[in-house]
Amino acid sequence: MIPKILLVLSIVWLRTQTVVSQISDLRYTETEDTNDNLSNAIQFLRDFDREAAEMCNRVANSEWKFAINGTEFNQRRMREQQNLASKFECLSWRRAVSFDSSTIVDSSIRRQLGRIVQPGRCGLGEDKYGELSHVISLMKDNYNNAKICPFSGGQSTMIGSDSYRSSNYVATYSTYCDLKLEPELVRIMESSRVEPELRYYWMAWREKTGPPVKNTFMRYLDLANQAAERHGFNDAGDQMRSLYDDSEFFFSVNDLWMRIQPLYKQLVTFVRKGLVRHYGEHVVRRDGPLPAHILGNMWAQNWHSILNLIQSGPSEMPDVTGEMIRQGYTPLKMFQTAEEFFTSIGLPPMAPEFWRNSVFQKANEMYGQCTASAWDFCNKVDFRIKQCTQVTLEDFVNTHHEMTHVQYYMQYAGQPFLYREGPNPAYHEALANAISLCVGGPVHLQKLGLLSTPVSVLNGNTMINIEYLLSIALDKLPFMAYSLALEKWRWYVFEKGPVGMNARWWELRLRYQGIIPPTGRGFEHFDAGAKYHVISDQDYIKYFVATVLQFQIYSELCLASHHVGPLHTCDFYRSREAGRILSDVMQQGAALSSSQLLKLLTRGRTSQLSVEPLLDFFRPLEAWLELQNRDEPIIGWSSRMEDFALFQPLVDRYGRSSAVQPMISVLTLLMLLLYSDIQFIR
Ligand code: X8Z
Ligand code: ZN
Repeated sequence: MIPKILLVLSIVWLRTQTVVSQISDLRYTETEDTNDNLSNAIQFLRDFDREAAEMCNRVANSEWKFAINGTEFNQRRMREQQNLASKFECLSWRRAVSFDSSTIVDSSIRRQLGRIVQPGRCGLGEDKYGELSHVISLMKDNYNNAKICPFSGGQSTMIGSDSYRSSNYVATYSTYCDLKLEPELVRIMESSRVEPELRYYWMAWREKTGPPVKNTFMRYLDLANQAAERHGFNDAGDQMRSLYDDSEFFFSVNDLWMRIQPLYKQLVTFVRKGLVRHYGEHVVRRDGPLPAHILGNMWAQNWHSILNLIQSGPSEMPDVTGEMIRQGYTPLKMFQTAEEFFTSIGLPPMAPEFWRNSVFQKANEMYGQCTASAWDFCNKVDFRIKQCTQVTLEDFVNTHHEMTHVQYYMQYAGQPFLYREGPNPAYHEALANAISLCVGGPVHLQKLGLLSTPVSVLNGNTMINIEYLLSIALDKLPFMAYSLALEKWRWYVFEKGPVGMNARWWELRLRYQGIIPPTGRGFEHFDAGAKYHVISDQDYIKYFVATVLQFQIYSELCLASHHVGPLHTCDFYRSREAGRILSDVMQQGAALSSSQLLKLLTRGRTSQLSVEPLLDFFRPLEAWLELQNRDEPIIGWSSRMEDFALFQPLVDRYGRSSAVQPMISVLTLLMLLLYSDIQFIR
């Protein structure tokens, strides 16, 4: 333990030194003695605190206006504020790197300076910084403007062989080519059970989003890496990982996943059985990986939409949404109920500004801007939620999720600006989802009178519990495998470059998620580019960490509330003890490191991420899945040559091998060796 801490500290110290020496040309010319250095740093941080909060407030106001009313004028105003904020960020960065951190003994001052110096890309210099912002916005524009032609059953067989790009197709359907990702494509992928239709939309979305930005993405890789090097990192992946305060982070996430994998393999096996039943063995091999297009989501990142498909009998879940409607729930009542949940555990109510300024229902001008979000206006009083709320169980849970973000903003509002966030990017989502686990569970819904099932049934090992656990598992487990594959891919291309990046994408999807593309994929494709977070330069491993962490937080709050019984039946509603821990953790913001905060959360028992609470939560489901899967040929998936041939760069896109057959065989053999659970190979 101690050597590891020393290693982390020395790496952090060395990195700071590298940054400081690399930008020595930017240093202020006067040599400051130690005292001046310290007092100037304190003064700088004091000014920064005020100016950064004001800047943040102006940006949030302009972004809010645009989100509520997406006029060109509001968009221009927003861009102006965002540009000013970037300029301010780089000025502050230049000033912060001019201080000699090694002579500053006060750890909080050093930590705050580090939070300005380490992240970001200001080290690139003005021109390249501008170019990087430009290439990212080009990729976002392409993604946001992508529109797809509707599927026509008659075209489907041709589509499978890519001829949908034929002039005939374009000529016939161009006038109708207006399907957007949201809401149309998302809904079709969730609800359609017609394989050719799903295959068509899966391919069409990738055709529109990937290849057009492939070259731009390569320039992005190059610039992001240059920036990372200027900030003292090996590459941009190294810089992204540094946010997690764990020098072994690359391997830590693998270790966590290895513990979850047996449960995940049981889930995959059960899901495959249902898919074979519906689509037949010509679509899904009985021992093979799962085709990515029939899992109820454009990216196969969560599979909850196919719950009804994989269940062999009728659902036992009572209709909570129907009950909410019967009881006259409205979006406002859902927010009031969420507020009452927080006050019941001793957290404060929402401020008048919240009720005055938030948007709970979709307005006409908001078309296309319906993703729920929680906003911090950086002035310690103005916090809001924007949500196109529908009276459904799903949105009931979402409302609590978003309000947890607001509670977090309120709780850490007393910290300096630089600490007004979680200690790493996963905390916000982890806390919000820990509350979601509590309020979406059958026991809480029963307490609110939305479920009439007797307590004895809810506490037993009954189908209603299994169905609840299965729906949560379909949501969380494939998502963990997906986020790990996505981020490992991104770290790989940052480190090794873009050669063979599409094949690498599918190698990792197969390794972690056990899925394959529905059709051949070649170097001309760029399938990772079909995901917004990739082309818009957003961290994704936070979702993996947040999933582990949310069960840890949930379990601790349950412990504090003196819960007895299976973990998934815990509801800490009205527990002041749980509320106290929650607010203790929230109030710290980023003033403590993640490991210090875990120690606070667990009252000293551990400072590490742990998957035990997650495994504990799903234990009844795991036993049930083992029983359901007892006659299956394999638990998990076995990969054959034909699976790798779908994305092997040396095999043509239809899976046919060419003159290079012997080489392919050797490569495939190597691939198979690599995929046998040797997870330490990067
Ligand atoms: O991007 C989001 C949210 C904002 S944090 C809309 N999510 C990820 C995604 O869509 O891929 C939520 C789940 C994961
Ligand atoms: Zn959230």
